[in-house]
Amino acid sequence: MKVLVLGGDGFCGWPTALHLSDAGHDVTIVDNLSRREIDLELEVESLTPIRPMGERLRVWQELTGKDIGFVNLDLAEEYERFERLLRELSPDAIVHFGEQRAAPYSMRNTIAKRYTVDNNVRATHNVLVAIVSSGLDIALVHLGTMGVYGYGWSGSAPIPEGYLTVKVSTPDGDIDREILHPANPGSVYHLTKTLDQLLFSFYAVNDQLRITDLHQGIVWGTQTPQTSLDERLINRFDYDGDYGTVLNRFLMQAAIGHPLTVHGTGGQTRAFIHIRDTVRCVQIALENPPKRGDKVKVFNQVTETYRVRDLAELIAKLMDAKIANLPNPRREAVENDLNVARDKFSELGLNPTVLSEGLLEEARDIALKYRDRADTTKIIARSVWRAGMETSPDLV
Ligand code: NAD
Ligand code: USQ
Repeated sequence: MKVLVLGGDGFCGWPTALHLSDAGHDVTIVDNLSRREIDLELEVESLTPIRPMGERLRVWQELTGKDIGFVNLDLAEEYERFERLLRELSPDAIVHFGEQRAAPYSMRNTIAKRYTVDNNVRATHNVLVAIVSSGLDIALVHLGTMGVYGYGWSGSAPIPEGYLTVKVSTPDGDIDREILHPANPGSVYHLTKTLDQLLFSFYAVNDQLRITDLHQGIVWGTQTPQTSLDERLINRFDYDGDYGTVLNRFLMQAAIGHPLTVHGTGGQTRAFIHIRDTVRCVQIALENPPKRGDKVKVFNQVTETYRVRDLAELIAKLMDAKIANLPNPRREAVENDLNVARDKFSELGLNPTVLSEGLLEEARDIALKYRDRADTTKIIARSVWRAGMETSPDLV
């Protein structure tokens, strides 16, 4: 299959591009390297020493004999170039990771809020319009988020995979209607993912585009079998207060002797998936696309759920770390339960890496190995959801 991986220089996109190439697909990465620019803006670097794109691709070619193409292109700004690229390459499928993905970064200031909406919504819409305009039958797989559902809508019933059947009272009696699960975004970033969903619904109906939206939980871990082949292929590991996600942050904090930065009581329950399963899920989704005229196919791309304080306790025990309960810079429920339906990937054969198996390896091979690269001034999360929430003290 000929596949474009949009955002293929990023944390999820790079290992996915290698995984698909390894599986025999003809892969071209499209990325404007904006994530690397944001590192410069934030004056922080991946904990792992990621290499420039040219070197990454050269090493992959040397080791495997497989070529991966690369086009440096801004999906939000360079519509015509993107449409031309589709006509030239005529891909069978597109995997779309190319968005600004950090909730704290999206809440940082007015510029970041506007950038996140402009970048993400325009990029997604441009991809859809270009597929329509090319006239090609390209299947689209998009990386969405569990955060579109929010953390409170479904009560004790499991969050379904995308759609909810509701009863509507009419004068002739109750009727059942299937609707998109109500959106309840918790940040400007998550808001853009809920807007993406509406764009997908429209184009699936109007133009019969074949679209799969993967509602992914928080990705942890760093390496896949392909990125582990050579240190020059290593994947990115974000640990800073804007881009670092909770589990990877805790591992890195424990490795340098920094107290684990639990926001509030740590009662927030979230969904998790290892990066190795992210890449497998994308492949499964590519191999099982919807048919023309089908509604958007939604998968919950999640393998486990954990409460933040339980994660902190697990890692504190494993790596002999201390825990600090910080004032929460975010506006989110203090405590929530989370029950997520995730049958579709299991039915299609996913056998996941669970926390209890992968944590030690991650601590040893990444957090402890690269701890000397950490800048301790970048650890505390400083983006606040509303003015007046800036209360996090420095811990080191
Ligand atoms: P990332 O920031 O590491 O990668 C995103 C990539 O997209 C970057 O390389 C960036 O340069 C590129 N990009 C952004 N805007 C672009 C544009 N306008 N044109 C071209 N390229 C552009 O993020 P990630 O962690 O790899 O996440 C990838 C996708 O998966 C995102 O859409 C994110 O919302 C989703 N997701 C991530 C996680 C997670 O925990 N990392 C969880 C759920 C969903
Ligand atoms: N948290 C802490 N301490 C920290 C960092 C985070 O307690 O040091 C808490 C947060 O307050 C939040 C939870 O941990 O309650 C998760 O935060 P996170 O930064 O790990 O995850 P989030 O902001 O939700 O975003 C990440 C990715 C995003 C993806 C989302 C999936 O950055 O791209 O969409 O996970 S989900 O959370 O399922 O919506």
